[in-house]
Amino acid sequence: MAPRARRADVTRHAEALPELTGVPQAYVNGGVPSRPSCRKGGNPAVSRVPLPPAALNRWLWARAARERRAGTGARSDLAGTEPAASACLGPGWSSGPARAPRWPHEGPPPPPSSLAWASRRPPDQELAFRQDGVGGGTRDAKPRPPPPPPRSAPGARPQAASCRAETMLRERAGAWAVLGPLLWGCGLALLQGGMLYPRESRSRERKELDGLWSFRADFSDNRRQGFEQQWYRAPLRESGPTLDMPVPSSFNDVGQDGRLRSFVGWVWYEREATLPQRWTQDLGTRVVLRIGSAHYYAIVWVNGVHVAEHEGGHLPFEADISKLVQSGPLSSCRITIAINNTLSPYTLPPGTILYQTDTSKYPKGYFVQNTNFDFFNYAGLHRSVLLYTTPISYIDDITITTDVDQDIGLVNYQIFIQGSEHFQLEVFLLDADGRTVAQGTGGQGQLQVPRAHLWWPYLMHEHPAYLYSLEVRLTAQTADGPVSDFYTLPVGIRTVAVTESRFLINGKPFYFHGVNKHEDADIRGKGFDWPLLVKDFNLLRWLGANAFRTSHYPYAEELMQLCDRYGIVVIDESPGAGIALAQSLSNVSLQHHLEVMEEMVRRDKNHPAVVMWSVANEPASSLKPAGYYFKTLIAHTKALDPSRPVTFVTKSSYEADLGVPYVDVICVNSYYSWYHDYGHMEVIQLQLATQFENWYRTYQKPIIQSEYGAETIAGFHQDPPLMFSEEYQKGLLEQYHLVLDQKRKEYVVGELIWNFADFMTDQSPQRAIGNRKGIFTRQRQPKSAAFLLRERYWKLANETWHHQSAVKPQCVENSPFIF
Ligand code: GCB
Repeated sequence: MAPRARRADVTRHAEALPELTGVPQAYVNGGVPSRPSCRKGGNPAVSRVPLPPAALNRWLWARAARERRAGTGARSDLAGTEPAASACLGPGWSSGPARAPRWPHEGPPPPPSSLAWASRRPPDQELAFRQDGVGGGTRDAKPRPPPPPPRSAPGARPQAASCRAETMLRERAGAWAVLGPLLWGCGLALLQGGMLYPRESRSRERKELDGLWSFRADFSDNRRQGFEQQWYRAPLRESGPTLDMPVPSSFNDVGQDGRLRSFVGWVWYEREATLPQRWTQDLGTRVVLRIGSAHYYAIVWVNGVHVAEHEGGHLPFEADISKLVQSGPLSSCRITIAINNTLSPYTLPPGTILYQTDTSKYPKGYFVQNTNFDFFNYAGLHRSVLLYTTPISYIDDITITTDVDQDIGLVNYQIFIQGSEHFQLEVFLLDADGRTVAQGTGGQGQLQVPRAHLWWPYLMHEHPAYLYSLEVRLTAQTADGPVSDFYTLPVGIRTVAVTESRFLINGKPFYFHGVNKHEDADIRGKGFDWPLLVKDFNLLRWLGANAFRTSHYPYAEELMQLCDRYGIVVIDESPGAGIALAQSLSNVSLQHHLEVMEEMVRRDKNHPAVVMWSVANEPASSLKPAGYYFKTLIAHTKALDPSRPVTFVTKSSYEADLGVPYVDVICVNSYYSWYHDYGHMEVIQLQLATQFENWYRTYQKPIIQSEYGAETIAGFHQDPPLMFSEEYQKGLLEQYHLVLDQKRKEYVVGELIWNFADFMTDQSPQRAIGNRKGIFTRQRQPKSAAFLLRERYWKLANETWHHQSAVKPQCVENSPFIF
């Protein structure tokens, strides 16, 4: 086995973690985490059991991170004061020196989230690695190199000589080819603790807990009644009335109670799970509880015992509950999950709580949650909750990267094992017909596949999305004898490279023609739904789209798997949407953002469909701290995964943006003749061409038009076109396409329409029941623009067809992909 590297040291830009003392413990007997605000009267009867090594590391890490965030770590050298929190943060968000949360002993009530955010209050101390203090000056004693200058000064003439472009192209592609595999070994391996998708195998079972759960929103004034009364200790129905709540689903739109739709604070979910006898009696079985997505902060108990806590609404987390369910004659267990959807300037996405204290206008305790992103902050258990098993010695993580040498496919693998020091590993690569095409042994190695079938994007090849299967077989020696574990991972062999003006997949120029999406639909909100998923993929393929961006957060794993299977290329975006305040560019935010990127790369690193990471959407990238923030964030993401380019999506101007110097591909959003010069489509061509020319002249990097579009109410018609009509949406897109058709011959490598479908947002005078820029309605019915784009995308597909046979005249008629 490859030596297991330390978890990525996100503070390596700064200093070592504070020294951690004491033996980490898991809480049993109804203990709750040691947060002052949630341990009313202390928690004296907590008895403890040692954590397993992986959990121990996570615990140490989490504790260190919490202490850093809260400024309670033992480091006096980290002193410094966060700039005063804006008044809009509300009375609970004081920004003074470190102190225990003051409420309820003094002052006005806290924001409803005070319990979850006891550790995430505005920082009292700066972390050392900030370079540009947000109003607080720098605390970083170490000198740092200044950010690299733009490759040519703004205003400089483009270096048009084609030989230069070709040299650059070769150099960059060469650098990727050489550096990728070298860096790989020290990149992805930094992540510690796997998050493999739970698949059944000869050694693994899974049990989905989807369906109806008991549910209660804590409407108490302080939103803390659930903790004060310890609702997790007994069945939820015993502490008050409950609702039936479907899982997966957002809770917001399933009821008739308006208060629940806009609820901010803690909600409680609970259900009993019946366990197969073997799971509870066979001590050689490891039972894991996995929560696919709980938005936004979650605390989990099993039979009243605290087993997990997680921050962040879009990525999975797990708890090993073997000891709990195997500790007595149990045939079922009660799972309780408390979830808080409050956003702060330090969460991803960020938000603020605005308290209104003018009692002549607002009732006592009145507050609203404000955000700077344009989608509804749906909350709840958005993806499956499930239990799965592994043997006690098990395959914890697999990392794959691929390369191509002539016609030989190279599959680099790295496998991590938990639960045993003495084991053997065998790996087999099977083709789509189940034939073994390569095999190896050990925890790290390279498989060579002669005449490999490459993974090609949809519409780029007549056999797109070829997937091999990597079968990993573990035989481990344990105190109780030999143990076997089996895990099979789909693998696509492909390369990704970026040149000065091209995005290459398998060495061929790839042009992104696709969409931006949201996880969003009627009633279920952001809840995962198979029929919706399949419908969306059918629409994407009908449209001739070959790509989408997971705007503005990581999507469900099942969706990523379908992208692999259908060849739909993905720009995988983090929940860094709406980073608008300077506070959200502070070290506290950066620390969390680095951790989120770790979780995201850990989850999605093996998907061939993922060709680029996007760390954020439309941040305030012209604010002073943005340079350091994005430099650090992008460097860290590249260290985690040197095999993929990294970007963020900007709406800043080319002159002011401080983050773009660090991206590999420039992704730019613009809404000409919608948010500017509205109604005047005649300005689009000039403004768009200028936008592209400015960016390219400054940076000589490929550019993607990552958003453009117009609000359109399906069925509204006006000719000559007026805003909000179907004709206006079509007309606006056509103007963009004229410029895109010129620039894609030079350096524009993609166009992604905003948006695939109408979606829900907060209420505002600009939004008529949500954002209507979809080319499909929220119910997935086409507007006129969908037909326009369909014609265009199929035309583009014909131009990027890379099979040896002649380019097909018209994919729409002849395509093997039409169904
Ligand atoms: C944007 C945002 C997206 C919005 C869109 C709009 O730039 O990235 O989240 O929904 O504009 O429609 O305003």
